[in-house]
Amino acid sequence: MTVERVIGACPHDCPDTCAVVTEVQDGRAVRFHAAEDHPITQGWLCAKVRPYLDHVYHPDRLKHPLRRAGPKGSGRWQKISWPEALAEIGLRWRTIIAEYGPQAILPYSYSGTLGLVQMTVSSARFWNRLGASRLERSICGAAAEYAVNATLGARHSPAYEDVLHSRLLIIWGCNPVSTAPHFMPFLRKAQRNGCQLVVIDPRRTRTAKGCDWHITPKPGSDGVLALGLAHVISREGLHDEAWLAQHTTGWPQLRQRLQEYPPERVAAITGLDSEDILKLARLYAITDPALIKIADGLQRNLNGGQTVRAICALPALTGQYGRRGGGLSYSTSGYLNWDDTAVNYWDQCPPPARKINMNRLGAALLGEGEDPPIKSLFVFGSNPAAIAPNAGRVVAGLQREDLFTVVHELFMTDTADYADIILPATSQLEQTDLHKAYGHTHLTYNQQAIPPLGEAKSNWKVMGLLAQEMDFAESWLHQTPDELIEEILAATTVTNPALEGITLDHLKQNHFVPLKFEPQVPFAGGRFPTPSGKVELYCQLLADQGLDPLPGWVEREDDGLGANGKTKGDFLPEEALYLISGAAHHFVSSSFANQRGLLRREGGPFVEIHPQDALARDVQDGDKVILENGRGWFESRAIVTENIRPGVLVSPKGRWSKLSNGRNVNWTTSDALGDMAGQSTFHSNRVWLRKKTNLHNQRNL
Ligand SMILES: Nc1nc2c(c(=O)[nH]1)N[C@H]1C(S)=C(S)[C@@H](COP(=O)(O)OP(=O)(O)OC[C@H]3O[C@@H](n4cnc5c(=O)[nH]c(N)nc54)[C@H](O)[C@@H]3O)O[C@H]1N2
Ligand SMILES: Nc1nc2c(c(=O)[nH]1)N[C@H]1C(S)=C(S)[C@@H](COP(=O)(O)OP(=O)(O)OC[C@H]3O[C@@H](n4cnc5c(=O)[nH]c(N)nc54)[C@H](O)[C@@H]3O)O[C@H]1N2
Ligand code: SF4
Ligand SMILES: [Mo]
Repeated sequence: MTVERVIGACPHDCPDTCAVVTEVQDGRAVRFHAAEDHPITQGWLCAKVRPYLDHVYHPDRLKHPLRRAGPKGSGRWQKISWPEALAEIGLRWRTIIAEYGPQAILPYSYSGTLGLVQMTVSSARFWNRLGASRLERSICGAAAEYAVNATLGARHSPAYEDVLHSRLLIIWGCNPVSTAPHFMPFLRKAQRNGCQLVVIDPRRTRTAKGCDWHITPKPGSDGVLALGLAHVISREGLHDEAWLAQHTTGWPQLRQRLQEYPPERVAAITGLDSEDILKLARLYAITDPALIKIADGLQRNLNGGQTVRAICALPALTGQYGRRGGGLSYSTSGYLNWDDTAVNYWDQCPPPARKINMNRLGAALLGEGEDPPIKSLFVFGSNPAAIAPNAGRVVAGLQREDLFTVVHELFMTDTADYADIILPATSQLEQTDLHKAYGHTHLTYNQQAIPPLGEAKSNWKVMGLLAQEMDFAESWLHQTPDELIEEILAATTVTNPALEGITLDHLKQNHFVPLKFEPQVPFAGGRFPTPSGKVELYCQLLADQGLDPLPGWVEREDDGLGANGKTKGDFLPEEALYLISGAAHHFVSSSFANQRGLLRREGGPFVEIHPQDALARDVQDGDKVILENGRGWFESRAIVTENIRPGVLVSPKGRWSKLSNGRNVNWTTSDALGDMAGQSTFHSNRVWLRKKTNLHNQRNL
């Protein structure tokens, strides 16, 4: 029997976008591994995706449409056919539209796959044509994207390998060993060549374990730290006045503002030593080239946007932008923006409908906002019951008897539990797509490797069927994935020379191809695509929106009570601890958190606590503990460790509630919005922790 090798792309939310090879025999994938010759993937895959065939052939894959056959969440289902499922969706939607209009329907999708076809376009065209409410996609990095665009004009970032030129790398609130693993070989090589590595993170992450200097500020205080470093650099005259004069706006105003951030004040707010602040400022200012690497975890708090603005100011102070091995590494996604018209077809759709912030899903389902109420929710490529903040409200919303919920999924997730109709979805091996990356600049074509399992269908296929059900005959709702890719490539090439010569045929032959753009070093020559052409330390765009036009910091803390408003009389505010919940090493958000091998490697749900905080609460390693605040509570197992700063707890995201005693960390996280772009604020979360005793049963929680 011949074995066919099919080359594709890892679709998961990860900057590395690896090229993968599936070996197919008789319609079944028999082996799965990394592409050898991809310059970033370099022949190996991360721990999560290596056992991908366990994901694809997981015994729990949904294979048929299902209809609810009991009360919401009862787990009772009836198998139905696709025509039955589509007819029921059509009937319900037509009834809802007749009474409330199409805005009463909300599609909710995010990062199950990052493909152009199966996510970007599948989240756009059909829903635009329908006139459904739009989703403000702000759960992940909205504030950082907004802040970087406002300050630098675009999300341009150096190639991973450029770290080989860095003499100093500051990894700031980012954990690439887990979240961008293919950056690490380049970094290790740079370290062997003498590059110093500083990691700034309240937790001693896997990344921090390999650094020269680990700095542990209080969560949410990084903006102050950045302003404090800038204060020292300018006070000591270590800044590059000429570069600032030529390439920035607002340096005199910022310099004035920096007077408010002397090391002593910064030390008090961040919980760091002022000596360390001085030392880091000097090290950063005198080392050339020096690179700062951030990602999105850093900004998932109430001050996230301004934090990133303050950090963006540092390479400007030292004139490090445009230098190979220096500047800022955030995201490469700005090198390629798909043509908006070709993606959205707004010109052939009703006027854009209202936006619902995805972080406020629970609140929106429970009636927040303008009329009409949300009467139907269509979830695909996301698992909001497990990953959206303030899960108690999300679940309360999903339990609404009058909400018609459709979930298109591979698995019976926490969200699917509350569906009225479940539609089975394909995995990446069963679908066609095109992937850009946010950590590098290669485009990767994902060729379908195997036929869909059971009756599973891809997102784009479902959009076509829904369009048909709603009598939308437009050809742009019924293209094949390849036709769609071809159209969008052609439309985007007109305005973006980076795509020149990159056609569908070229991609099919070469599988992954580099974008061609200049300059390769971001912002070389000190040119920034902002309105002023400079780094906007003072940003008029922000001023026009009533936001602070200068990097700054305002004290904003979670009160731990949240919108539920329940008070906890028996706890004191000063006993509350910060709870941060970044990436788990063996899952991608909640994807893979139902896979036995990976669950075994990650271990059961846990919360890390410093020995000092554990002692004060009579908690020992391995104890069951309750974490709670005014929004809700969950149970976990304590790991007592010095890997975490006193006053801070860590319980990584991604756990399925139903595999974690019914609740995960998001039963405590806040659905308040950050300072920019409607950002989620998962890490602005304060909780009380106590040992679970036999006396503590459900009744007194
Ligand atoms: N293995 C794995 N990889 C992933 C994911 C995953 O779930 N698992 N998720 C993917 C997704 S969706 C994203 S957006 C990226 C995110 O990529 P990263 O941003 O690198 O990941 P996070 O773990 O969310 O956050 C990074 C670090 O921020 C720290 N942190 C939290 N609050 C603060 C703070 O206030 N200050 C400082 N200095 N540090 C803070 C956390 O301790 C954490 O170690 O990763 C992607 N890759
Ligand atoms: N506490 C806490 N919570 C967080 C975060 C945090 O830092 N802390 N981080 C947030 C961040 S950064 C992000 S990006 C979000 C991510 O949250 P989500 O975007 O919801 O991502 P996943 O949890 O991976 O869920 C994706 C779901 O899509 C399904 N899926 C995969 N491929 C397909 C497909 O092709 N079609 C369909 N229909 N379904 C598919 C998967 O089976 C999976 O159940 O989580 C957020 N949640
Ligand atoms: S999750 Fe990231 S590192 Fe792992 S295979 Fe996918 S792209 Fe590569
Ligand atoms: Mo994310």
